[in-house]
Amino acid sequence: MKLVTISCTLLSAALGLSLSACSGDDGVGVTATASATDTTGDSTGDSTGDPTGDPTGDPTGDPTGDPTTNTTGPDTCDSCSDDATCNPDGSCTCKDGYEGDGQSCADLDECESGKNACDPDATCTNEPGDYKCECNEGYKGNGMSCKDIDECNENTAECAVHATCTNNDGGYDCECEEGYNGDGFTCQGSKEFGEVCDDPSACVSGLCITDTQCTVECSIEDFANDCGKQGYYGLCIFSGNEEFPFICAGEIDAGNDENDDKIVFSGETVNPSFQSVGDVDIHLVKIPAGNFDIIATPNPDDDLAVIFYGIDGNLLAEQDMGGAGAAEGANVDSNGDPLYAVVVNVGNSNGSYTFEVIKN
Ligand SMILES: [Ca+2]
Ligand SMILES: [Ca+2]
Ligand SMILES: [Ca+2]
Ligand SMILES: [Ca+2]
Repeated sequence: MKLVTISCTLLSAALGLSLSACSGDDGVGVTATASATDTTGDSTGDSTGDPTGDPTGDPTGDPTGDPTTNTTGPDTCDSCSDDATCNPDGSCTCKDGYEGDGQSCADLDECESGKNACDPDATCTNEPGDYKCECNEGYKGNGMSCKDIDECNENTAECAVHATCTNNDGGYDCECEEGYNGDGFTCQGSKEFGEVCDDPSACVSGLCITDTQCTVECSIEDFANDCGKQGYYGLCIFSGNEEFPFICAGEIDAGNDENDDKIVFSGETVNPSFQSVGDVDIHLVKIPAGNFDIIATPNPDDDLAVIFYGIDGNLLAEQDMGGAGAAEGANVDSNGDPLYAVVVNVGNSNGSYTFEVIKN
């Protein structure tokens, strides 16, 4: 008792603590510890806790020296590590998750040492005094117990539409159906332009118009009849699809007379030609909003017809009023969208014609 009290006083002096704070705290703590082990002497002891702090030490003295009390002296809780608990006998034991002699405790790396309850299909993460288990990708559970996710059944698999999904431990496999090529995540069909399709993936191009016909991408910026230039039928129409804004649609075979398929602006006149009976030219008319006359005039021997389509492929007007030498055309109220004029040689001779866009 005495020894402890003195060290408390010395500590107080060294740390500048007030005596009452020191003796109040330590008095209670020390007395309780001492009385628990104080079996040989000091029958009066300080069993009440001596709330005054007993600054002079044990007033009754301890003539026997109480050897059991003294042995606990150096092993007070003060010497325990922050990561240890102090036992009733004054010894220190490292807390769960720590290892050491109690005076010094270090985090136990449960992951490295293998002393963890993580599932074999989980990842162990060491933490101070603890550790964490998290199921690996492809598994679900609390980390202590992890089960394979059946991605095929849970519909989380990212297999292509035309692929079969097979579950496996920690993942899944996708395999393209017969008739489709790819890695299972992308499966491309073998259907060419014009063939019937029920899904874009059925087509070589990956493009299927309104789930009925395989098509191809085109550009109306470079060439009025970009579809014909690529060797396909149809008009290059606006698809509404962000990735493929323009696609070939329709059954118009304009051949590939690139020099005759014009892009015509407001106020322009161009002079294409018919190279054969039945020749078809496709002109892209780019006009601002307003009212226009769009007119094709053949040479006196030829007979032509004009068909107008919107940029969405819809038929706007069809004109074949007169025979040889007769001009054909339409008066158009434009909202500013481009439109197509398909000029067909419906006569029986070849020759040039004029095509003009007149703003009213
Ligand atoms: Ca740890
Ligand atoms: Ca799985
Ligand atoms: Ca032509
Ligand atoms: Ca005509």
